[in-house]
Amino acid sequence: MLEGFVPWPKERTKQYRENGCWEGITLGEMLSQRAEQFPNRIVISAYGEQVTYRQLDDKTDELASGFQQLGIEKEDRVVVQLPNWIEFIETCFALYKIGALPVFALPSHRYVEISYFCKFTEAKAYICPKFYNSFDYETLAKRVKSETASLQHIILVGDDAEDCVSFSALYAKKSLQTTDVKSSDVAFLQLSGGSTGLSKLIPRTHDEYIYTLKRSVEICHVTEKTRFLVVLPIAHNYPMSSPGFLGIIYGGGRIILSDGSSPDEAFPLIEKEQVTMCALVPPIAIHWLSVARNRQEDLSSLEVLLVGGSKLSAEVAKKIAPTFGCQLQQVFGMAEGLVNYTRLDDPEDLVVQTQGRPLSPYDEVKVVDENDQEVPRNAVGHLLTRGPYTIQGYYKAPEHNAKAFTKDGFYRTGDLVSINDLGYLTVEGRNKDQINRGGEKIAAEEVENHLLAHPSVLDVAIVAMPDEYLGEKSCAFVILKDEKIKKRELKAFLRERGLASYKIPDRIEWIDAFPKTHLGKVSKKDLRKYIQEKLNDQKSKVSVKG
Ligand code: OOB
Repeated sequence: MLEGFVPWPKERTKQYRENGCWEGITLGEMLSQRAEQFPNRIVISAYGEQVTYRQLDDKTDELASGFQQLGIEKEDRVVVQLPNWIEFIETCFALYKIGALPVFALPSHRYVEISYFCKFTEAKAYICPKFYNSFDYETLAKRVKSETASLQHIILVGDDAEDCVSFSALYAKKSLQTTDVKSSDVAFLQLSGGSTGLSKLIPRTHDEYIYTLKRSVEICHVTEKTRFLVVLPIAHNYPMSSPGFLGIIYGGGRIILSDGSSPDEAFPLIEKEQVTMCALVPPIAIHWLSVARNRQEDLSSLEVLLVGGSKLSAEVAKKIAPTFGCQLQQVFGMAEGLVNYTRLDDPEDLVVQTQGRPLSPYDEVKVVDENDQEVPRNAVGHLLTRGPYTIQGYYKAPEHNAKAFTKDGFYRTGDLVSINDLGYLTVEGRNKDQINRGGEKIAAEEVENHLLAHPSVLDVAIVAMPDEYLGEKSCAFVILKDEKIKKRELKAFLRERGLASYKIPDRIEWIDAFPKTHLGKVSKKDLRKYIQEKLNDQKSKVSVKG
């Protein structure tokens, strides 16, 4: 068993097998089964290329064999940082087939994140583009490799470079050596949004992940006719599995890949590929709504738009079905496991007002107060959960796990929710030190630590501030030492350290001293209130003037 993985207790393992949640197949076997069932059906259509189920299965065998020849073995970690490209999907399956674990980085991650993932997981290889979206990944990769003892290979997709392995040269014609990959093995490491320090890594097993695919396919009505457009970063748990590209493969549908989510990129693809389903975060849904009526493309093939990752306001939710002529399905999920969906036959008020109910009848959800006592139905409290696909612990994080999980194995989600009489959840807030920037999660403490490294900064506290489009943005309150510096110098400092740009504070406020709680801790609640009022004031001044 992978070191640092916390397994489910024996009796629950037995239960989930006996009740059929865990089917006993691996993700690699799932693909091979589909290739047997419908060899000539198209599984991916992207960038002018079409790949059939048979071709995908064969190509991932070849790639897996190429990885083996590089010395990548079962349980080796491989940091994968690729855009929404066919190579991403191939890489996943090739690694699953040999039991090596992808660590899913996002294309927006930079030196800080990548070096941490490589070092913490003791990765053997790092797979990235040479250059993408004006960023030179090759230089980043070489720097990280020179500093990381475990890292033996940089594998570049798209181009060749000195001292790097070329991805395209890896499709080996040599036959794949069988590896004993079990369905109970960890398949990959996903990233958590994080709330303390650096993001934690989430080990997901084949068994439980395939169960989420199976249930998502049922709930989202994925069939062979489904054409699913991926516009969000494909490595994120949501476009991966809710129902995501993996769910589409489970259900025998077709995946269409888009490099970005802008209407200019996505709308022509919806028309051309006759897309039936797409998963969005609220800011993208808002943007699509605002332009849809003035566009020429025919979007009438759309049947379902999923929206999740951060809170969708009921006002926006109401407009989706009439504007796009399709159904809205809300998703409230987390890379740690639990996923909730509104159902496609739900009445409008549930679809618009709530974030759905758990995917599985075996999900256990509890809403508790500060003392872990359950609150009455419909009251707001902390969401705790355990079940057949919610992890029992983060990877190699025993101290954090002791706080993030209860003794009886419930995960403390950090979300404040209420549950109605029908069992539907509404997200009411959060009690984790995190900013949800339109679905992208920022751990306040991580960015605070980087700011504290600046010689002029005495202390710092980062909080969420409301934003019409993203829902939330980040605001850093900074106490300076004597020297005066400019706000943009602080932002540049973070960028130069190699922090992903979505984590750079949207706003910086100088402050002389922090408001304190009764216990003497920094009162982030007061800081949030302060910035909210300041923004309201500024808004009312603008509207008086305007
Ligand atoms: C998804 O996963 P993560 O791991 O990036 O973030 C999980 C957190 C949740 O704990 C919650 O705070 C927030 O994101 N969240 C929502 C939400 N969906 C996620 N908050 C309000 N409303 C929603 N609909 O974000 C994720 C994973 C799988 C499917 C969908 C989203």
